[in-house]
Amino acid sequence: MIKNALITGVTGQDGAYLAKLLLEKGYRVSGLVARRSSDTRWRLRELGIESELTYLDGDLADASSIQRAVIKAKPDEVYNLGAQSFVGSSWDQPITTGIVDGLGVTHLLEAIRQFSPHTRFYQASTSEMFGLIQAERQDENTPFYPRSPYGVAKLYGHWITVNYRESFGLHASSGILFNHESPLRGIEFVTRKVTDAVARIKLGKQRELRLGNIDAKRDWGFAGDYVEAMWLMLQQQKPDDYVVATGVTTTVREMCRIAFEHVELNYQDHVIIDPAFFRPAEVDVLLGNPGKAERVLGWSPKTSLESLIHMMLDADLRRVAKE
Ligand code: NAP
Ligand code: G4F
Repeated sequence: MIKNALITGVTGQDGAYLAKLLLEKGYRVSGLVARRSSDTRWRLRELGIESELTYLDGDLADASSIQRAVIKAKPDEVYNLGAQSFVGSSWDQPITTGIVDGLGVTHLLEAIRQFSPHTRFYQASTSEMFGLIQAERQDENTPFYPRSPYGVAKLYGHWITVNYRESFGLHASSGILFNHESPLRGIEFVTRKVTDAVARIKLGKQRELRLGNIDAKRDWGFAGDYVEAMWLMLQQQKPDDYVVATGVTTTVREMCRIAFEHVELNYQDHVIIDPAFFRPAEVDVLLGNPGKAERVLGWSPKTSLESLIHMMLDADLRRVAKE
């Protein structure tokens, strides 16, 4: 039996990797695509899968479009990856972020509840919900304390998923994923901002890199590894919530050092601290405990931070050289 999957956020980093994984597993994949004035499918082209998907027009803010997408796709599995996902922008667009990242989840859960209750549902929850951390290593039982409108909206999305699971018996799971990166990462996120800048500096196209709080620490993994965990969650008999992380935390400063050293440069010669990139409230440190995902799903991260940064930087060097 061929399974149908519907992915929201299919044009994003995780959506592209997940679509590729599901196609490789023999799924028919539909992607929800919000109307934009310019092309957003470059990641799907990069992975060579653009023509293998069915595209459904829709926006998480628009409940009727979400209902139509669920009815049309007849999904066995829905992966809700669509979001305004940049923490920094969530202070500038708190209402959009709340509607899309928070209420948008209810739009999908309602459509599933009413029109397709057998459908299994994955919610893209986030380590940003831990925010001002309440335990040194965060796991599924660590209390939440979000520090941004993004974190607050995602917390709503997380709890409404738990609630629909408990209220209506939906097979609804949340992955509490820690930061994950790749060559397909948006340029506004710090890892990609750094690898892009290092490539430009190495090739003589830029001289300095302006950053904010480089003492912040993150638990960074590879997006290609993390989408496997999303799929595994929906293959379990019982829905549940899982932390997905590497269990290692590193400062932005150290991540810069790794990137600059890869091309024989010293980050201290190029990085400038710029108050413009500091946030109104910071998440100083995140460090996940992926023990439950390892035990129950048999999942573990395969890519070290060093090889991840090298992979991203090599891709940026090739791209910038062609510009
Ligand atoms: P991303 O690259 O920013 O992709 C976000 C996707 O959401 C894009 O396809 C975007 O479409 C779509 N989208 C935005 N607004 C929408 C709307 N109103 N209606 C429908 N779709 C909309 O994010 P990502 O890194 O792949 O992350 C995937 C999900 O995981 C997000 O929910 C994110 O919050 C969550 N998450 C990410 C991480 C991480 O480290 N990457 C960690 C934890 C959780 P356009 O292409 O048209 O903009
Ligand atoms: O790369 P970032 O923008 O990612 P952030 O804020 O951790 O959010 C990402 O991970 C979350 C999971 O925890 C996801 F839910 C979310 O969707 C997104 O994918 O920033 C990482 C750290 C922050 O502490 C930030 O203050 O890097 C620090 N930083 C320092 N200078 C910078 C910069 N971040 C950015 N984007 N740009 C800077 O110049």
